[in-house]
Amino acid sequence: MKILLYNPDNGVTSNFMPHLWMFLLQALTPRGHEVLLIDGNTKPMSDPDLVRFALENDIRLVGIGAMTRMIAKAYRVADALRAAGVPVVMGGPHVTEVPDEALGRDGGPRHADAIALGEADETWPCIVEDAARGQLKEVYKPVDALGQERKPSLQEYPQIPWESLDIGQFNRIPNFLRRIMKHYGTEWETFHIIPIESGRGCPYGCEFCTVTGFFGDSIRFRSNQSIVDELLRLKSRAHETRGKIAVFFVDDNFAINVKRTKALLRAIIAAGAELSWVAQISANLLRDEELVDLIAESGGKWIFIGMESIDPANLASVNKSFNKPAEYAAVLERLARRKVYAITSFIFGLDNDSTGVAERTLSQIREWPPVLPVFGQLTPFPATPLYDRLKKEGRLTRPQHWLDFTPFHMAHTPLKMTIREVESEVEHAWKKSYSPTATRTALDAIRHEPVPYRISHLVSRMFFRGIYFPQKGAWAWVKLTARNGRAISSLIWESFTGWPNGTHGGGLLNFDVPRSGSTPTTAPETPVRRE
Ligand code: B12
Ligand code: SF4
Repeated sequence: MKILLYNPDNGVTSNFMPHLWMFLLQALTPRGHEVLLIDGNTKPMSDPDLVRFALENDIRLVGIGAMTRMIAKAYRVADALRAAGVPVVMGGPHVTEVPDEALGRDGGPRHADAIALGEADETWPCIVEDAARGQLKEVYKPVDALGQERKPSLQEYPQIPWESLDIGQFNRIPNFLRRIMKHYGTEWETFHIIPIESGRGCPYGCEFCTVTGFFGDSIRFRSNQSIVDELLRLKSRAHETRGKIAVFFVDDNFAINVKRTKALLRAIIAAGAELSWVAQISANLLRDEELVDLIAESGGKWIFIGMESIDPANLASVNKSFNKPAEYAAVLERLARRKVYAITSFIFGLDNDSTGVAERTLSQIREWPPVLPVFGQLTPFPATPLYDRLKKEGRLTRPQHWLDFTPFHMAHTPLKMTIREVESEVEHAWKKSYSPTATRTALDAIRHEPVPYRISHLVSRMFFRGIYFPQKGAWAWVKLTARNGRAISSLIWESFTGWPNGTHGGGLLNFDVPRSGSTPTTAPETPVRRE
């Protein structure tokens, strides 16, 4: 049977990396079936085109996964496919949180033949076999023999054959730059960011977050060896294709068990499996100097920190008092001393926020080593404690905001501000943080760092700006480049005088890791073939 896994585009950015669920389910598909993948972010297709593709390729099952913000698009696509007679199974966080909606059990239209609740690692093979027999059930739930919810162990994690997969659509180097890079003999003809999970689950239960509810507070890890092997295979691929690969550890809190994270990082270093990596770690876990040393040594470059607010009262209101704003600066400096920087995420519209929150936050940020800040408004995702509380308090203004999704628009009434005020605080924070002046100031703060390092920072800033300001198409990039002309031209000048052979960095970009021991020590394993 031919199966198509489809991820709808998010409508805002062209995503910077593949979605792991598609590759994971592909690797978990029983033998005898062929799985095709389409990510709408990199391969945009209209609904009729997708239906035509499914019919022409004799697709017998389409699996669609979506976060809440993409669900309306996912339903539309599912409706079109089902109207053409192609069975659809939907999975992922949203359908798990609002299962009746996809099945039309809430009085609305039905969008899916079947849904997979929660983690589908163990139910997916069963879904495939049922579909092949034409006997899809409506709901697939991971349960044990006694009907109790069962979380898959990650000890038997499948091997995702990254080395043989076609991931060309996710290359982050634009065509025109590829030629220049080739001309200069760099290994930057391709640059991919690959998602890897090392564990699942976070017990902290922040009020707005779906993770504790979805993955449970039982934390599970893959074996260090299986992660090291995956990194080695990626490293070989990068080497063979003269490209760069960085890894995004998609765990919600990569250092939730500090002892285990240290052991993993040591294993990575010992095997020479270092690749540049990004991960999400909460600020409280970054107090440990040895952990931060290992992060830097194993290739850690950017750490995503959910700071949320600089106001302890706000943090308490969303059950996140383990974040201590008074220690944010020390945490960021500890990272910066090792050339590791932070992506700091803030939420406006929390219950104790009042007008001026953007400027108050920005003035703190200005005191810190340069970070990549991201801002959003508090969003009540379904099935979170926040959603339930706001509903009880009668404050939800758009209880099904996902069916009418518009980026950066609130769905509830804040306490001390109006909706409009929160939205303009978010806009102000983005504008100020990514203005040409802010970019020059950030680059100036790291002027002592090697030029390539600063180029990486500049490029990252330009991409991050696109999370808020639509930046699709060549013209948008031309305008952005012109606006940041001063910063760009001074870096270009320095790179011609100091890089790649000069004194300013020896050709290393921020996404490189030191060469010592960087050749894979184990031959990559043979990819699993499924036919
Ligand atoms: C990586 C990630 C991202 C990436 C996404 C890009 C990418 N290419 O992956 C980035 C960093 C860009 C991102 C951004 C955002 N993210 Co995010 N992100 C994650 C994260 C940390 C990991 C996702 C992952 O790969 N997990 C591992 C895989 C294996 O798990 P999975 O996707 O859930 O898949 C399993 C099951 O769900 C199921 N499944 C999934 N799909 C399907 C489909 C079928 C057919 C079937 C059968 C089964 C199935 O099977 C899989 C195996 O068990 C998750 C949290 C988490 N731990 O999952 C949050 C999460 C998905 N993100 C979330 C949010 C809210 C966002 C943002 C909206 C945040 C913001 N305020 O801006 C943005 C929006 C992004 C966008 N532009 O659309 C929420 C979503 C909640 C919801 N109900 O929608 C999550 C759950 C985190 C949270 N705090 O609650 N995110
Ligand atoms: S620490 Fe992060 S992943 Fe864990 S519950 Fe809080 S927001 Fe969610």
